Amino acid sequence: MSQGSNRSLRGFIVCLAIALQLFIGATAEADDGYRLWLRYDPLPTRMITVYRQRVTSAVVPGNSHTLEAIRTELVSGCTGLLGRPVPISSDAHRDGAVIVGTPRSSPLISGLRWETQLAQLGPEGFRIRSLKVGTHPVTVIASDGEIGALYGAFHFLRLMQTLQPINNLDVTQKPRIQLRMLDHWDNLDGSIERGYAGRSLWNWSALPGTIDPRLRDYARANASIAINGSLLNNVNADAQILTADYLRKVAAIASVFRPYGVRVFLSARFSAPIELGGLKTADPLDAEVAMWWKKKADEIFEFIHDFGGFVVKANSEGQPGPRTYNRTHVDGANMLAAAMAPHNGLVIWRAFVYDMKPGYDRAGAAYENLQPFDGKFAANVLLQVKNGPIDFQPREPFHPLFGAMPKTQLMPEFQITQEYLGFSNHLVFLASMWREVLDSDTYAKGPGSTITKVTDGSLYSQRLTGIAGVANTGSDRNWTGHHFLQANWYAFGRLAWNPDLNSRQIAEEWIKMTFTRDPRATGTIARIMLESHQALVDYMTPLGLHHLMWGGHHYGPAPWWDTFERDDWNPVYYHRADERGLGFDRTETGSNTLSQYHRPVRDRFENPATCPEEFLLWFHHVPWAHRMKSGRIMWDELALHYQRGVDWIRSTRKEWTALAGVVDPERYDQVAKKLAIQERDAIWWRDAVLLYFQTFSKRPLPAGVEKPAKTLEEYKAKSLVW
Ligand code: GCV
Repeated sequence: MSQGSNRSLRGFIVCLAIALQLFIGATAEADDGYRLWLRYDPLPTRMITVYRQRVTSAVVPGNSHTLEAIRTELVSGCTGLLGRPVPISSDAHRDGAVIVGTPRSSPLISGLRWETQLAQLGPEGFRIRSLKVGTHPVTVIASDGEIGALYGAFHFLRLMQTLQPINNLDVTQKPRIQLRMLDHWDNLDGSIERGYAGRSLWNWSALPGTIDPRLRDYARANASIAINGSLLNNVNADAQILTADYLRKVAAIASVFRPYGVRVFLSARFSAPIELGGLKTADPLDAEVAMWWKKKADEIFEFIHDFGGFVVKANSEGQPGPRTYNRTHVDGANMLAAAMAPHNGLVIWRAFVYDMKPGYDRAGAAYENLQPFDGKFAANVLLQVKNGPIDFQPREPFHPLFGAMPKTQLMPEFQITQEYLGFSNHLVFLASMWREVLDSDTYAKGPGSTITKVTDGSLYSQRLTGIAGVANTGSDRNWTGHHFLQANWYAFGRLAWNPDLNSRQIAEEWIKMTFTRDPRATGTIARIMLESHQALVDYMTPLGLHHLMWGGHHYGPAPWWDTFERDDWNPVYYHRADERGLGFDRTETGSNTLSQYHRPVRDRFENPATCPEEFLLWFHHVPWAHRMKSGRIMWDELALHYQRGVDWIRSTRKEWTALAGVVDPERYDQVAKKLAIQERDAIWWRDAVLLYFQTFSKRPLPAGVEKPAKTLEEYKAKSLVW
């Protein structure tokens, strides 16, 4: 038998096996959400008829793990979507062949002479074109790199999943941001800091001998949205991760991720030279310390040749760091960067730093600590800045550092996991929030200096670019604890690939790939998703309020909280309610951290008349009777926002009920239960916050706001076992 026919036979067997597996999967576990957006159930018949002519076989020559992954994905995807086996073939001269690869792996692609265009797109970019090979209509998915070819294959599948035309394709794409990573705050004991979807996906005790097949599905899901980095351990790091025992386990994970283009990163505990190396100090300017890190870096790269680098949380919330030794953040970051540099590794230094000083404003702390070091970080350091100046609140104004460090490689950090947004209980589509942040104009170089442009490197000609999202995944069967919160993982990846994508497009894609392609239902679900962020802000922290939640677990309202030893961990520090009014004065008459923004942003925020009302109480202490744009006084407006949030979740529950039968019963039911919890919580937020603030405003609730169900004392006494 020739090699070609051998391959065809093998392809056919693989194809049958996958089709069978899909079938079994479809009957046994079709609707538990495990498959995420990679559900390859048959498409509507009318589309199958059209697509079948364009997709008859997959031609993916070459031997590598990535090419094998492309073959498996295409066969499984096309076979499932088109409802008949789409085999692997070596014959590109056939109607409907889908030819995938690079100029090196595929003779046909090499013959197209696309090298120059493909080189411009880079190893992750891809080109998809409908062509004729001889007289045969085919589709070519080509890239300069195998990972780009994989991304192209996923893109092609997505076109079919979302019912797009595929008969005249001419698609050219490349990532706008180089490093697109998920940060897992996973502890070595399997727990996840701020994780609400079960335990860690990394089973450290079983690794490296036993590798959970789920790791491959995790990598596949990431590759399908072009996420190319994964930080495996909590930034509140345990030094043990850097021991040879753990590095062996990390290497095993890396080998599963590699074919899918996902590089691993580790959080480095700054004091590791003491804890692991027995040194007396972790002073970054100490030669022995620097040598210890250098050797450690060499060792890590021995285990994992394509290791991404270190992420470091230093001198923040009790973590060790260079300031422990009276050194600067730059001293610390650059010492680690020197250890990484020979291996092309990166150091991602987090800007989430705040001090404990009497009478200071935490919102200004990161800027005060880091801005003076602009231009001083080594070439392989990225500074990772949270989207807002406090800490992933339901809505924050953009972080002033984005407009203030033109000579530093900045990368935004978003939080996909919902630490402050109702855990995995509340349906909230975060693309809308991230869009607000990315679209924010810093005015650093005049109008149009948006955070998108800071992030994609175009504003400051930044050489390395990146974006990180704190993952919301865990061992729950549906990965994210709530079916709808898979959409946030998906949206993060899509925005990281193209930070100009609009939220509606992302939502609609995701809905069609996961829940339904029925246009009426898609419209309803998209609207729910797109409204959800504003609704959550309404019932949690409207008008610029922030940090009103319970201490510790951060679930539910506790605006009265004032018992933590650190002022800036107490809600009362943030809302500053008194008989005059409400809100944190960050203008010249207050903390003046507004001065960290460029004019005219600063001028706009500074004047209560021009400050967007969504940030009013973030920047101003506002009298209860202040006239709002609506003509209502601030107290009434505030109360009505809370009521609006409750009304939204109530009407959403009704709309969901109308979708019974459109959405499969298992997921329908689970979502319905979560929506009930969300309504309960929205009422809890509205009543507890309004009753508490009413003790200062001394005003009645306006017409249209429901009477609270319980007393303030009852809400204060409510114990929450989490
Ligand atoms: C990993 C917040 C969270 C912490 C988290 C920290 C950070 O403070 O509550 O759990 O720690 O952010 O981003 O480092």
